[in-house]
Amino acid sequence: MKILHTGDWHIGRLLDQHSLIDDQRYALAQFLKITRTVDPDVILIAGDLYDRPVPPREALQLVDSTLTQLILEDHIPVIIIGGNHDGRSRMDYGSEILAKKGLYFRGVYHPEDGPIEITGKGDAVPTAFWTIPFVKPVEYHTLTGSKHIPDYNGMYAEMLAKIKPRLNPNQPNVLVTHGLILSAPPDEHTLDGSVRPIEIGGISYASSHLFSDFDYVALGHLHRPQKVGSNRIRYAGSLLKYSFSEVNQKKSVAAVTLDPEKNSLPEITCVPIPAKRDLRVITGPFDDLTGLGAYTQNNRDDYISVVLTDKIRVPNPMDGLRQVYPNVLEMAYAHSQTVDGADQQRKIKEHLHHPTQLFSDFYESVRGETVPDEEAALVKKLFNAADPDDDPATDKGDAHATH
Ligand SMILES: [Mn+2]
Repeated sequence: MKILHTGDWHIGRLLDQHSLIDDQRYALAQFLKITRTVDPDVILIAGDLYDRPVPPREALQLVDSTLTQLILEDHIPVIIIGGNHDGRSRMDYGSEILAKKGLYFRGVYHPEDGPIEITGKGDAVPTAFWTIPFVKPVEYHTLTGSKHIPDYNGMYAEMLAKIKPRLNPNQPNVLVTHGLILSAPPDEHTLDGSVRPIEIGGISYASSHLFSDFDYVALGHLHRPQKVGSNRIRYAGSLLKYSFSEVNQKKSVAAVTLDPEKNSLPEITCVPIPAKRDLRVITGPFDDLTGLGAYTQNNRDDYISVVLTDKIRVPNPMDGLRQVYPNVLEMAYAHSQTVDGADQQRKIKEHLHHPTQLFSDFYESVRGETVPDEEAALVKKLFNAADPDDDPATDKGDAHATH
């Protein structure tokens, strides 16, 4: 059984009001080429097919033509589940009819849904594809009539407990789901900035340890291609870079070959998806970035975030930048970025501990010279009189020793 695992296509996405439809059309043309090379037995699209519940017309047309090609020309079954961006009940429209042709839409989670069985070329037994579309705990609570509203981990534990007794251990079992599944508590820095939080007020995730009964778990939601704990559980990643937090990511689809004997981990090959335009950050002084030399670059129409290193503000910088980079989307100054919040906090705290330092900094900024020794001694004496337990000189010494 050979699976092509993808997801988070987000068709119809805007990047700063700029439609990415041409980039998505190009990427899907690349995807169709990859499909012909890999020749999979099935394609899994693990949610967030569209970027919004009611996608624009050109998004529907692009998905329609892509799926028509896969189903009617290439004859490859396709399984698509609902993600948090998708209009999940709309997605189920016509799904029974489409399933007759090998296009399986599973938009809304239904506890009673059975697996989709597909037999790979040369396989003796079919592989069972189980689906859990994106579902919020509150929706799950309404759908199932469960007494409490569980968190994501509790919800997945219940949903998987309903599937477990129905698994046939003599065939490979694959799960397709969309959500935040992690092997360890999340480090917020590793999460994508473009991922819409799936719970307001914090990150709620399900533990990958719940998924031990499956031979492969095809995940959607995180935009960086990555395994979760082992090659058995994996995020395919998004079709394109969808935010500047993703500039360093390499987008790919996962070609997954299952061991028919179920003895070893699946074999994974990440096939890169070439992009029409890159998304990148450029840094430098305005004059360098917009000088004659800049015009000789051949990737000027990439989507660009500019960081200007100029100390003096440039008038209307976006106008000048747009001349060279037609798709410049944002601009910031490097030195205003270097005002680091944590550093400021530390300085304020230090100053509170060392009022004499605060005084001398103030004196210096007003007078343009350091405090004369005589006056510094006087100030020190006054502060000591105000708080005799707090000798700033001693404190300062300690601070140097411990930092
Ligand atoms: Mn998502």
